[in-house]
Amino acid sequence: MVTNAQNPTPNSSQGVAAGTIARRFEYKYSFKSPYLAQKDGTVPFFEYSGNAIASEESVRITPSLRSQKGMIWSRLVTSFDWWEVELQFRVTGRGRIGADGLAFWYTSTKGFEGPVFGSSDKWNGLGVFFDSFDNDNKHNNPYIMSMVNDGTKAYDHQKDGSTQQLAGCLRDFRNKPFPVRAKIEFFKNTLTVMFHNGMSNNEKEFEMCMRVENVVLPKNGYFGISAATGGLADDHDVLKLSVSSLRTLEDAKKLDDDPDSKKVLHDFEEYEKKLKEQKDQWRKDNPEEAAKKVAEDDWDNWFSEQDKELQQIYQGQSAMREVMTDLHRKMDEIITRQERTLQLVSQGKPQQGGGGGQPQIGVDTIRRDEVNAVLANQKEIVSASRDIKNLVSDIHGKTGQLLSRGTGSAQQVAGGGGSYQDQQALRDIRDSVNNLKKEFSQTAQKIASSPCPNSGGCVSTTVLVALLGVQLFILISFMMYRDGKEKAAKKYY
Ligand code: MAN
Ligand code: CA
Ligand code: CA
Repeated sequence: MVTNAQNPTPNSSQGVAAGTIARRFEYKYSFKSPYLAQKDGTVPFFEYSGNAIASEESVRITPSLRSQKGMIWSRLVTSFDWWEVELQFRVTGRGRIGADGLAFWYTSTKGFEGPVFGSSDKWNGLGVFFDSFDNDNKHNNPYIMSMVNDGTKAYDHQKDGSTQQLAGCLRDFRNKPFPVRAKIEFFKNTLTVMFHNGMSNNEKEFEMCMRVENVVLPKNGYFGISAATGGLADDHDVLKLSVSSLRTLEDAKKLDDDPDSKKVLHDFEEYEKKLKEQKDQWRKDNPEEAAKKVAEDDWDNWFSEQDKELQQIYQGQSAMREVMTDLHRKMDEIITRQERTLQLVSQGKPQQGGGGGQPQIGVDTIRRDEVNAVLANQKEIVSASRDIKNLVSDIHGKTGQLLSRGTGSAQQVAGGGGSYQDQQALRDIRDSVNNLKKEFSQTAQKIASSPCPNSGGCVSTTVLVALLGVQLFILISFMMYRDGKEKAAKKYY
């Protein structure tokens, strides 16, 4: 079997209901570590140019020097209609503001050095831009946007392409503790971009950035990534470009019957075997570094001793988010169920199959006003939990900023004087987060264990208000802490 129809897109394909789509990893359009680049510096199936440099671990599209341009392109043109790309990258720089950004391309011809994030203008196809620098001074960068071009339009760099974009979203992707990720999916002319903000290494934390229907792209194209710096500069490092082709199950079946595809599978197996041999050889040659690599892959080793507190906060928040997402899903289920019941009650009809017109037991025991009340209650819960989720995200972002500041210059400036207070405050935040985490799990259990609509055992608004209270408390203490820190930092400037 070439296509992976049994396991279709487990955590992607927002565009299509899972289970109706087959994906196949396309290694000839992909790169990732280790052995991203060979010993001679080449990246298999790719060509890079300008200021780009490839290493075993990543491709530095530009270094953080002024006026740099770099790019990397797939050598082969695509032979499939629909695809999904996962991109993992880091944009890092010392300044609070960096420039200029990174672009992902799918175009009918390969780009060459030019003014659009290092690549040529008037392209034919798709560009997804991770634009760090706010050229039009609208205070809306870093920004992610997509732009489709038929070869005639010139990108408006001074206006950040704001009038030319297909869709976009405001997201910070600079200086994150983990690589940020984007999943760009093009299936049946729907373009979906999901974004992972690099605050954790949790697979599940992708969020929707855009979804656009009726997008027309060239039938065959090249994948590319480019980046540029200007008066300001960032390192733009790409760690992974992973392309999968997408097919409907019928098309996947047709492909399976095609003798050519057997050859593709064979080639891929050979390629993987070669890669594995190389990997084993490297481990043998560099036992110390291999052990270090295993250690690096471990979450706990990503942070130095002094960042352990923040690490705990990240983990706590990541767990909270998971619980919240789960709660949302359950509440949506409950509401759907209740709406269905309400519909049945208001129609005054028995449930399916009640041939003799006899109302079914159960349906006539719920009065409409009761159902309304339950429904209103549930809606309130959903909106309250949405507020909580937003607050959690807010704290998440703020601790992120704290980490970047903590590991950057501010910490060096603040020096020993504030460090005891810092630690104390961090400990407070951590404890509060831990408490909140506990409360969330309890709430989740309560909701999960109560057959909500009929027994009336739903979680009460009081519990949610209490949760909000705790959350507010954390937020206030965090803000006080932050203000204190800012004041302290200002003293030194
Ligand atoms: C300068 C110019 C711009 C660029 C910014 C940020 O102002 O080079 O084109 O966008 O620096 O690098
Ligand atoms: Ca810009
Ligand atoms: Ca802007």
